[in-house]
Amino acid sequence: MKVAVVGATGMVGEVMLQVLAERNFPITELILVASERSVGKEIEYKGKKYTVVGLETAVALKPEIALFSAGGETSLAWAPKFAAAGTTVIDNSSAWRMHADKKLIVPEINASELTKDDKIIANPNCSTIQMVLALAPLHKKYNIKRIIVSTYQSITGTGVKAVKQLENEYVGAKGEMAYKYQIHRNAIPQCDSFEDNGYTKEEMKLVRETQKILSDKTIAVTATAVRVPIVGGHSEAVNVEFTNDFDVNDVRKILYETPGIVVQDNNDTYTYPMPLYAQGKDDVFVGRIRRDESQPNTLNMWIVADNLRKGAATNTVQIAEYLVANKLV
Ligand code: A2P
Ligand code: 11C
Repeated sequence: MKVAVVGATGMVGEVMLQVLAERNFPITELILVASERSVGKEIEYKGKKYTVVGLETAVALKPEIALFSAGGETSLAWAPKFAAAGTTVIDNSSAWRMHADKKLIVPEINASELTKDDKIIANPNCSTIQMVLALAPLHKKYNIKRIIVSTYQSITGTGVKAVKQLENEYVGAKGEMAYKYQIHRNAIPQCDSFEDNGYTKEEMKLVRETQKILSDKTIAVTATAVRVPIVGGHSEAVNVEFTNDFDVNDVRKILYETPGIVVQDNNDTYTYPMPLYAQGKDDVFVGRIRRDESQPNTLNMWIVADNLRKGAATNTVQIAEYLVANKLV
C-alpha cells in the first residue's frame, strides 16, 4: 500500500507511525505530510529516513490510504481533495464524524458498515472509543437506556503544548499556556470549547458519537469531561442503566471475552485500571465493575485507555487494516 500520514510531526501522527511499524502494516511507499513549517524535515520509520512533504505534493502522489491527524480545518479542506484523487482517507479529527454520509468506525463494533465507496472514514473521539468498546457488547445483551459518564482526561489529548505547560509548571517555569488555568495540581472541568447548551464539545461528542456508533438515537447520554494533570490516558467513570437486568459476573465474562478489552477487576488484590499502566498499550482496560445499588438494572464501571493509542492512532490503523484485509482499497 502507498500510505500517507498527514500530521506526521504531531503527537498522534508520531504514534500512528509507531503503530504502523509495530503491526507491520503493508507499506510499499510512505508519504509523510505536515504543514509548510515542517516541509524538508526528516522523520525515521523502520530505520529509514523520510522527508516531510506538503499537502499539495502528497495529493499528487495519489496514496491509496491517507491517515489524517492534522486538525479539523486541514481535514475539512484536504480530505475531499485526497478522496477525489482516489485516496481513502481515515480521519482522526472531528471534522467529518457527524456527517450523515460519513461512517464513524470502531472496527470491533461496526467495521462491517464499510464499503469501497467510503472515501472519507471518520475515527471517533478518544473518550468515545474507549467507552463504546466496553458498552457495545453489553448493549447487545441488555439494551442501554441511559449513560452518565465523567471523564478524567490526559493532557496528551490537547497536544504538545499542554505537555509543555505541565512540564513548565512542575519546575515553576513560565511558558505558553495550553489551558486558561494552571493544570499542575488542578482539575479543569472544561475539555474543548463550550457549546450553546452549556456543555463542552468534548461532552457532546460523547453523546452524539455514542449514538451514531451504536446506531441507536434512543440511548440517553450525559457527560462531564474534566482535564487532569495526567499523561498516560483517559479514565472514565461510567454509570449505565439497561432495560434488562444483568448478573455482574456475566458482565465481567462478556467483557473478558470482548476483543480489545482487558478486565482488571479484583478488589482483594487492588486490581483496577489506571492510566499509569495503560500508557503505550492498545487495549481498553475495565474495572471497578459493580451494581449501582441506588436503582434497578444499573451498572458502574471504570474505563481507562491510552488516548493516543486505541483512542486515536491504533483505531485509525485498525480501520486501515480492515480495508486492506477486505480489499476495500
Ligand atoms: P506541523 O508540525 O508542521 O505544525 P499536534 O496536534 O500534536 O500539534 O499535531 C498537529 C499535526 O498537524 C502536526 O503534524 C502539524 O504539522 C500538522 N498540521 C497542522 N496544521 C497543518 C496544516 N495547515 N497543514 C498540514 N499539516 C498541518
Ligand atoms: C481531548 N478528545 O482529549 C480530545 C482530543 O475530537 O479528536 C481529540 C479531539 C478530537 O481533549
